[in-house]
Amino acid sequence: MQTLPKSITEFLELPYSLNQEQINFYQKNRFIKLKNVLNTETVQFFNTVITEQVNVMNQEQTALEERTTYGKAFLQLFNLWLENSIVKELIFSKRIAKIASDLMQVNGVRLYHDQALFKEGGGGITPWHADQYYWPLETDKTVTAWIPLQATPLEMGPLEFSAGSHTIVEGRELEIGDESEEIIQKKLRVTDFKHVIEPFDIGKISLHSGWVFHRAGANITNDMRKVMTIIYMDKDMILKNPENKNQIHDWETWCPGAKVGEIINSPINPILYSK
Ligand SMILES: O=C(O)CCC(=O)C(=O)O
Repeated sequence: MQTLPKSITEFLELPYSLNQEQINFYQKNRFIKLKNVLNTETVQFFNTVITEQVNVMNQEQTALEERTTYGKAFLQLFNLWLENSIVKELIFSKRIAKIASDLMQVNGVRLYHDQALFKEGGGGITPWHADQYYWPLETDKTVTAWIPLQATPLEMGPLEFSAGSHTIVEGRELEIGDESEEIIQKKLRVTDFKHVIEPFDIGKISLHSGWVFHRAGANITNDMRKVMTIIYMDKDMILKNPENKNQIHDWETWCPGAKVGEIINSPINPILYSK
């Protein structure tokens, strides 16, 4: 078992300064890409630790070509922080949690869940979708930090955004899959929202809100595209009455014991930053 170097522990606590322009950009477009949130030492360290943890947890045995479009998009492992005390240090990083809180302009954030999203070499596209379709959460104060564990060129399938598309309601009701890719793409084509497709340098991360539409291209390299994500919600987030079967599943799985109409405060939804 690795131990976390003190230099990384300290780095993960260091505040990252956001300026007003960046906050305004996020508020308008509901995504942002920020450079140097992590340093190279931290990215490389967690690349190793998270890869080991994914290998322990991964149970996918179906060959890529036999999976659905969603199954081809990535290996998806959840709440690594509960399994691995070193990964927990990244998930509990005040540096990243404060960015999430400041972008959403709230008084603090708690964890919804974490997930590793490893797009295999030869893995397919991640279809267009909006995350919050899956979440039984009352407000739109949700944000996912998408943290690549290596530099991510276009060939590996970096995350793409439709800037400002959280204002579109059509397509929100779709699960991730062939239908969401087709219908949302068609809708976005007749709008003026900018489609942002850019590589990620090492240390750069993106943050996107729950209703903004996003996708990723296929990984046409032979290497795994390794990404860790942390989903934050307003620390005062209320559980809403679930509107579909996925939201019922999420309630039971990611907010166990939480009550409709009350603040979500289960043991697996810790507050990660508070002003
Ligand atoms: O990593 C991907 O390909 C998709 C990620 C995504 O959709 C998300 O983090 O919300």
